[in-house]
Amino acid sequence: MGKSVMILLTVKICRLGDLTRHLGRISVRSLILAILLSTQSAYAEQLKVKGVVTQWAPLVLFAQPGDTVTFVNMLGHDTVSIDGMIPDGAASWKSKLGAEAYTITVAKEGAYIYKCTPHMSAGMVGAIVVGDAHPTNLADIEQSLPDVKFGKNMVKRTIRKMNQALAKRAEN
Ligand SMILES: [Cu+2]
Repeated sequence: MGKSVMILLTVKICRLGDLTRHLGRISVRSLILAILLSTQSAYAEQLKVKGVVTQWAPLVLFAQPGDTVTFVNMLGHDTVSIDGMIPDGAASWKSKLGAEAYTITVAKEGAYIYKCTPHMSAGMVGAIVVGDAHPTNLADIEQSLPDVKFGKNMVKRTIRKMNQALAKRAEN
């Protein structure tokens, strides 16, 4: 009788030991996961595009999903996404003229083409490429070109520069 109680007790203690070890492992795992998640959100970069005379600098910006892009030096400028030239399901944007530090979050992967309305014809058309994959909406962008009424050549130029930047990135 006394012996079997002892055995039962030992078994129970062993199980308890297993359980705490198991729990310990789980909490270490969740801790690692929490650290990974927090560093990932800490890595959401805050990028900047500057209005420089009648150009965007940089003209082509590479970003990751979740990054923010802030348009600065916006005196006399606005920033407006061009219809049909952002990824499917991505939010379009339109700032007020001279809206200093207008910020967008680029959530979807793909290419985004945007303009400054007053200086579009002067070449103020920019591109943002989000994600490491080759953008899947390049054909959509090409198809939307006929809808651009003013500054079409400047949109073409930006698309060309973006494709050059993409080719350069693919080499690395
Ligand atoms: Cu402008």
